[in-house]
Amino acid sequence: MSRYNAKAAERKWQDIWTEQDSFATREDADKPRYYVLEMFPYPSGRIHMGHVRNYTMGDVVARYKRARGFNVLHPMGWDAFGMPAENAAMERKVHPAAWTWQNIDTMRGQLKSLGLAIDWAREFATCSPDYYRHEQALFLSFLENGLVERKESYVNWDPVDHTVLANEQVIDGKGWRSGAPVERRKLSQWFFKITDFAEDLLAGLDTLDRWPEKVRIMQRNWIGRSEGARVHFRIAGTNETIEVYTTRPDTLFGASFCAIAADHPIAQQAAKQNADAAAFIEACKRNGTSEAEIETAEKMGFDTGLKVTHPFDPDWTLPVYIANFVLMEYGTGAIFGCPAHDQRDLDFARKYGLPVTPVVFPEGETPDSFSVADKAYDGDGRLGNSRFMDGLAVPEAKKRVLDELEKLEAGTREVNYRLRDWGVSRQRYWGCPIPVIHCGDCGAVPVPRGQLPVLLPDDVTFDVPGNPLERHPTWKHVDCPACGKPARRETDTCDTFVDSSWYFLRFCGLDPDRPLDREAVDRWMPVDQYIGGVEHAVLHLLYARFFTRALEKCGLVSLAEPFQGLFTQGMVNHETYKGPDGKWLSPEDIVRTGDSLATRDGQPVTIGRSEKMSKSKRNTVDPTDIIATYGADTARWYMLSDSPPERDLDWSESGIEGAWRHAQRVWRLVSEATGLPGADTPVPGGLSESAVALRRSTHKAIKAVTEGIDNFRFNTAVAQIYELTNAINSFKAPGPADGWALREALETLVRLSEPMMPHLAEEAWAELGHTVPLFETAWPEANPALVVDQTVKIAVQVNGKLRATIDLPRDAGKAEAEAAAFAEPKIREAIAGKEIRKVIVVPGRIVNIVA
Ligand code: ANZ
Ligand code: ZN
Repeated sequence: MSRYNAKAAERKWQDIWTEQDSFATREDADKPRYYVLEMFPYPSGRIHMGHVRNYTMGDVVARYKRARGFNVLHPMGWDAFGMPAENAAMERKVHPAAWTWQNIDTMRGQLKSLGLAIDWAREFATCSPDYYRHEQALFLSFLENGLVERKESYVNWDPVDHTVLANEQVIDGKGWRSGAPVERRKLSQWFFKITDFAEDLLAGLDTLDRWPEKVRIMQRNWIGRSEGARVHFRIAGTNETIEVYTTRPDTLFGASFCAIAADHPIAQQAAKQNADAAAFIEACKRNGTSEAEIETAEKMGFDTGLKVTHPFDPDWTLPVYIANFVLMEYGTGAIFGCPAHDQRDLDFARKYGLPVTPVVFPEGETPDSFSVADKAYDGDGRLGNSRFMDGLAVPEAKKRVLDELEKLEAGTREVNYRLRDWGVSRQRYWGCPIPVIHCGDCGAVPVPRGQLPVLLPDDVTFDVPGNPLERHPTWKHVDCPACGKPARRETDTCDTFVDSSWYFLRFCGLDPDRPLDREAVDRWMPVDQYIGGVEHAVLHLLYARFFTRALEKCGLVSLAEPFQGLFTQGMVNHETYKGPDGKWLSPEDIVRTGDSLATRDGQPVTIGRSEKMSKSKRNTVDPTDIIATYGADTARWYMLSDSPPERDLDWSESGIEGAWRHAQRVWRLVSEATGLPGADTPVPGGLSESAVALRRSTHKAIKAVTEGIDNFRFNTAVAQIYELTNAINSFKAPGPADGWALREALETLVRLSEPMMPHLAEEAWAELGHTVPLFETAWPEANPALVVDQTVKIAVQVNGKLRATIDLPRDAGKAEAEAAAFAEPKIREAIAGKEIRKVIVVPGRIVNIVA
């Protein structure tokens, strides 16, 4: 027997695929289409196991759908702009472009070595002018359609990466990339008006029934729709009002103060007249603005001395505070505080000695019996201390108070969203230049389309912090396209999440002259199956949904939802190890003897939790090493075999070895099979019983693997292939005709394995005598007659009580069922000594004995 030489076979088939352009996207008019896409990688240097898992899953789908008769689009590209390239430039004196392109070359080679069925002709990198020139054109379309605007506002400033970040990119108060606590800065920035689509983005989630529920929930929460009221509080002695947003207008009679944000115009006014107010506002700004920080920071306020009157009582006035827990960016930037029913308001009221009046009472409590100490009551109940609302339940009270407010013109119903516009300006070099020119006379002037692309200059320096484009001696100095006077180029570049918000549309057709090939987009979109990490739930996945809607508004596409099916795969984990000095050890530093671990020089090793492979914990396994040792097929197989695709996978040496042994076994079974009839000979008569049983295993495997892949249960598909392999292994062809069943089983094994182990499968397919590659061969159909179970379970009751279940042939008649029931020991026991009065048999279901 020849051992399977993965290295040689994989090289050979990859060469054939390249030569024959096997994975070119086909556009056969008579075939349905299928677009499968994995989130494209950032070219950080080398691929990691997470990539292997992600791209293998996509490849299984791509190959399977192709075999099922679809035209398949399965492209790959590079999300190539971003900070790491600039960091490399600073640390290693290498140009960001050179660093990025070098990484792309390396990683493309690594992906190719995995044997992915990708249409490489459609490859692009977002850092190429051939891509970003079109992004600039789209930016101009957004400008023309009112989808982007320049606003001065407080933004999140990342002090390490020296750039602004969008709200989605601040996680627990820290920059998503640098991990540095963000600061507040007031800057003029470009914003994409994602809030225009808040309601539509929310409604669209209900249609995405092939998305994980958790991602939809995360987006729903991020958009954060809330229904409430805007209430006008008149400032006593003036005609001015403070506009307050509340979701609890029912608690209006429990109000004891109003509070405004530090950036509220009224606060700003107060600061002008009062140095203490100004100092308080300054102090507020020094603190972070993330929700987490606001939630945990001590509540602080400054009494402005202003009073407002209660909307339902001209004689009732409330003090107005500037407070650190009120955000200018949400609602109206002002609140009324109801300490009895809101914890923040309660903390605040206790600190500043303000009244605490409960107005909602839990079941069984009354204004006399109920009071609030240091925990606000935010539960259900009936209103009290609330004049016209007394006795109403909360929902009715809300309706009633809104009607009253509207009658008095003291307030209106209002819906608010947590979602903020997407700030896309980045003060960085390695991004798509924003195509705008600032003129002292004309303002922000779009770069005329004929002058695109605005190319990044090559000659930039990274020796000092800050934006190299800003520092460049000449690049920003241009003439105003409108009036011709000297003007200044926008030196901010686009957030790299803009690049990834439309790449999937570009893949449909790479028109050199237009960003999007409308016809191709209509043909291929939406993406049927998108696969990637859940960490993008409210980043990329929300931005892409917005972007598609914005393009639709510009008339450039005719769809709103880009990704019909979404799958979020689990991570690849590995045990962690530490040496006696407490430092992380790499798996390569460790020798295993039996169950005990030691370093190469004999030091003891402590085993830590299995965690996501990461360089910092040194628990990574390099895909290149694995492919070199075991072959790509084994790596692919292992990625799919051990755990459900949505769960984390624990990498283990024994796991990858098991996968390797399986590959060898498949090859052995194929190469050692002798006496097989030729391919495509018809099924002979006279198959032995064991040959028929093998055929049943074969067809059950077809059915189960098909269902497994269809439902993204690759691990169960793999398990079914193992079963078929076992059945073949234990099959001893007794009769002369039985070789046929063996051939069918082997061919099926190979065919079903192809999406997971494409090289081995092709090699085995050729070994079985085929000249047309598997890749061009249709997926098999299960023969229904061979798939149905041949036996059924029958319940046997004695006097209406279940006493046994028996297995019977599916077509067993009444007499046979009755006989089998009486032969069953448990039944004999149950009827022992009794007289049988009646036996009722429902064939295929039940035998009921009356005794
Ligand atoms: C009075 C009240 C009484 C409130 C009560 C709550 C409970 P959501 O659901 O997230 O929309 N609020 C409004 N604008 C705010 C701002 N700019 N900064 C901080 N807090 C603000 O939250 C709405 C509630 O959050 C509003 O309802 C308001 O407090 C507060 F028993 O009004 B509420
Ligand atoms: Zn001008």
